[in-house]
Amino acid sequence: MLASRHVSTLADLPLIASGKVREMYGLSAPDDPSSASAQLLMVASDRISTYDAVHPTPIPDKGNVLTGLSVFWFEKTRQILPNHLISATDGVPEEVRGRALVVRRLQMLPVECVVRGYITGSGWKDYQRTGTVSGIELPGGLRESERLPEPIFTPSTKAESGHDEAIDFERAAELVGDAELMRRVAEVALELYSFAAEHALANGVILADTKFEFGIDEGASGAGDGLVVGDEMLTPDSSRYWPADGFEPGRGQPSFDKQYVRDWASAGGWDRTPPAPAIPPDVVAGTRARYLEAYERMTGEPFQAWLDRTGARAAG
Ligand code: PZK
Repeated sequence: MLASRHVSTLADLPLIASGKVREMYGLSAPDDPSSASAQLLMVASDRISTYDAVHPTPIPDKGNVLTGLSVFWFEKTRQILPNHLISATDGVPEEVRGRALVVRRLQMLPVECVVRGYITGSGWKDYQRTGTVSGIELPGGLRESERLPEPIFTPSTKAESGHDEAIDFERAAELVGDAELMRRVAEVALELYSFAAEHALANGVILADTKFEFGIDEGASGAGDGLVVGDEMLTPDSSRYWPADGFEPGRGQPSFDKQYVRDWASAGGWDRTPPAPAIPPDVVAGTRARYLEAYERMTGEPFQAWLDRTGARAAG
């Protein structure tokens, strides 16, 4: 036998996709081997990227924090929209417990669904150049990082490599092939963002913007159109988390989670072109503490509770 009974390892599973800091594997449903990869295993690593480059040094527990935060938001937003989460324990191999989820395979929509509550990043660049973001006209005179009068839906393309390109709603509807569905996606994305941003702010965190990925669950039974939110949800890797304390429009804001790494790397003279430098132990420790703090602020529970619930391995 290749492995003992009731034990699976990642090495047994087909790698379906990999990103800079996570991987996706195929699973077959326990009672139906013919349903090859009706389910997926999404695995978050401890790798960290800044300025689009992955550092060679991991941040212990980062994958656990991001996975725990995704699950927190999946559970908390279920009244707004169903999601692809099946389990954080059943079917998750022991070696990745705490940082992996079994999820339903969806037909993913071919657009990134970005919602912005504050004007920053590529949105700020586009606004300065054109006064608009994704075809939405904004008031004049906004300062960098300023809160918008109301959150805006700013879809983008999914680039295979390189950077996503902002598109307007009409182009997104064209790519999705269903304007009515796209209207519903925009509406639900705005609702999810507003719900989460309000919760975050009450806990001292500004959720400046976020990226959702939606899909259609073709096996969905009963009422509804099968629209489901997938991917990771409202994590610091898919969103901008800023400390509310010290927020000041008119400049870029420090990242809640990555700022120690960025500051250290800049001070060390890294010119932001790959390869990204190794991170020293004190900066790793400070960054790890920030991730844990984000988890605890957002969920209101000790991070250890997530590790205990999922049977995660000790970090390191
Ligand atoms: C899916 N990605 C992004 C890329 C990752 C994740 N439920 C789903 N069904 C089908 N496909 C996907 C999902 C989800 N979520 C997600 N690409 C496809 C991605 C690389 C690594 F972990």
